[in-house]
Amino acid sequence: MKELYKNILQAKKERKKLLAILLDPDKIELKNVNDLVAKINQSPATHVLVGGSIVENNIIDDLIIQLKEQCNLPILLFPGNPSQISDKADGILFLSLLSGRNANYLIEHQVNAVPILEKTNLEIISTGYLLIESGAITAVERVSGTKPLDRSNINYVCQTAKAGELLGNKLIYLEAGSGAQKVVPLEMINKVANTIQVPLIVGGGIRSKQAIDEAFNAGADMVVIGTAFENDNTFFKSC
Ligand code: 1GP
Repeated sequence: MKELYKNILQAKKERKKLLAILLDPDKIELKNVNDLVAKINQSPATHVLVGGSIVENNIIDDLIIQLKEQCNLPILLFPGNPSQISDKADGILFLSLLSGRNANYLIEHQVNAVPILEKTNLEIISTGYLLIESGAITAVERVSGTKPLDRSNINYVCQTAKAGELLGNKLIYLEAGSGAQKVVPLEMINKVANTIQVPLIVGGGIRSKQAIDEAFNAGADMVVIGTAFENDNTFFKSC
């Protein structure tokens, strides 16, 4: 399947909003995957993301195999490092942490990922990843050893997003961090969406249908929900 990005672009063109459920393999037990998939299939999700800042268990391949048995949604890897690459997924958000100045997360992990990626058929979607300050230290900040961007400096965030686009990134991801106290500001989503042409992903701390709609209305093309679904598998019943 090499249609993932084409379909994301098409959705943007048709103003069809996309919703991704993020599954962190460390927080999932394989014996519960069937129930999880049933909930995903009942939800309005259009994509499944798999990954996390640190993944310590070894279940990514098995998790994706099991997901694919019962779920037709595209599965995209959202890896914190190259050890999370699985050829069982459909594609990968090939992330570069553009908000930080840690060369490992800007380019080193990506260089190390190449020999692994060359052995897969994953659709590789380069993604400029911007961590936005959200009230408390998040896992991305801790693991990457980088500071998030100032949430009040919208111009600088727009400039960073645009630089990411000009460097060739096919997606820009505004990330408040998993379980963030404060979501990405709506004004920031709006201004970034108006600055870039490529699709915009927004995630981190989104916990309600209202917050999802607000992010979409501000200009997000895809919203990512992790913790809210992790904590309550019936979360999407209200959506
Ligand atoms: C984290 O943006 C995602 O990388 C999702 O965040 O877990 O807060 O939904 P939450």
